[in-house]
Amino acid sequence: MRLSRSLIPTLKENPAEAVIASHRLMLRAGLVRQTASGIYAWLPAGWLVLQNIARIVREEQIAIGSQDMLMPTIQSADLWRQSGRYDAYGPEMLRIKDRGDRDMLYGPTNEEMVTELFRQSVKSYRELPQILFHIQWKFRDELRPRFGVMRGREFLMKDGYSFDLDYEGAVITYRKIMLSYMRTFQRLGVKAIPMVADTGPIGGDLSHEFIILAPTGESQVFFDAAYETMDFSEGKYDHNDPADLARFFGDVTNSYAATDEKHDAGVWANVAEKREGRGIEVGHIFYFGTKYSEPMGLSLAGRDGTPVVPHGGSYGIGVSRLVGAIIEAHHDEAGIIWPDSVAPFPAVILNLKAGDAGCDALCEEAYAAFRGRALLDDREDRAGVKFADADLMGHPWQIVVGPRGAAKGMVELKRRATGEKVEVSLADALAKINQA
Ligand code: P5A
Repeated sequence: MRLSRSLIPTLKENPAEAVIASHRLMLRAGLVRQTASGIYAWLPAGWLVLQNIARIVREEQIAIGSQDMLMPTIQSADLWRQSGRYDAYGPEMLRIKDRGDRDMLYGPTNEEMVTELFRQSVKSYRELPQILFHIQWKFRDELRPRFGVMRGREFLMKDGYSFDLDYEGAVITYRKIMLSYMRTFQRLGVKAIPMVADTGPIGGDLSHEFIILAPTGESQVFFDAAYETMDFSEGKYDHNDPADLARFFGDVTNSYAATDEKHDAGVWANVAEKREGRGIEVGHIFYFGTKYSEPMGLSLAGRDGTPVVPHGGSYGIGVSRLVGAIIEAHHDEAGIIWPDSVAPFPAVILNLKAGDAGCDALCEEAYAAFRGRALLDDREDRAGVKFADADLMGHPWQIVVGPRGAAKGMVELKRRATGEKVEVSLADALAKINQA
């Protein structure tokens, strides 16, 4: 994109309404704008980040055999009356009437809908287990929307749902999802720690929250330093082998980690290397057994002919919240420092003298090499403004083109994360960026 003709409205000043770094930086870098309380428009650069996160989340779900689908945002109240949650959910649910005076709602989650879809078409134990997911907008009429996209009213969630024949199968699925989450967060450049959690309105008796550390997090967390060095990259654990999943689950839950609600001072006293901080919940998983299948009449023909009621779980990742959470974990005084995996643009090309024939030509050559995926700062602003905006927006690489270098085909390549600068040919700069 050419910055001179882009809807990337960067701000020099800190907006008064933003109290935490990520909210401030998302507004200042022109990623989002609020359109109503807790509801945000994703401007072009923000939308690129959101899609990058969604892509990584999706790839890791598909890797464990979960099926991608898309359910509607608007749901019928009758569906929720079947599970008993229509009355139980309370004022967080946005209730709507259609022109025929029928009760509808904007979905805060999809346990009922997916259970009904499954009930209509799946008849036999032979078709289990299955995991389904979608990445879809949710609405929760939060009492206090705050911190920008961190606690919005409309937000993007990856919600997954599983169906197993029995408790033993459901536990294997639960662990498989947990492994896929650890891989996902690692690829996104954040360190997430699973912590035992309460189940709230989703229900069930086994649940973990995934917490990433940031000084502005909403809850106080206590954990063993062992979490700082754990590695979940592809190949470390086999998600198809139940014994390996048990080993993974042990590795990731045996060390102490708790939010303040679940904190146990007695056990904590025995932790050798203690770590404490604030945390942001970026994911939450639940095993709830037959809580939805039972009341909604989901029953399958079992192996010996007797009916079986599937055991379920649901698994959420806050995709839009992650944009804020990643910024909380990756920024400095000057602005955002995007991990390569989620950056809106791999590089920005800074034309320090727009209008100079040599600068313009080298910039166009660089821009063409990215086939529209880089950001070209072709504005007729002072160099200082461009440097400041490039640091603010947090592009992993800056390709700086000035008249002296351009004459020799040379650019200055800066790595945002380290500040390191080298003078190289354009070809070498492109090669270096492609390797990262
Ligand atoms: C699990 C998937 C559920 O809704 N049903 C389907 C289960 N869980 S949850 O914990 O309530 O939400 C999952 C994740 O969504 C994010 N989230 C939010 N993000 C932004 N603004 C909000 N108001 C908001 N509420 C929840 C969190 O990351 C949460 O872990």
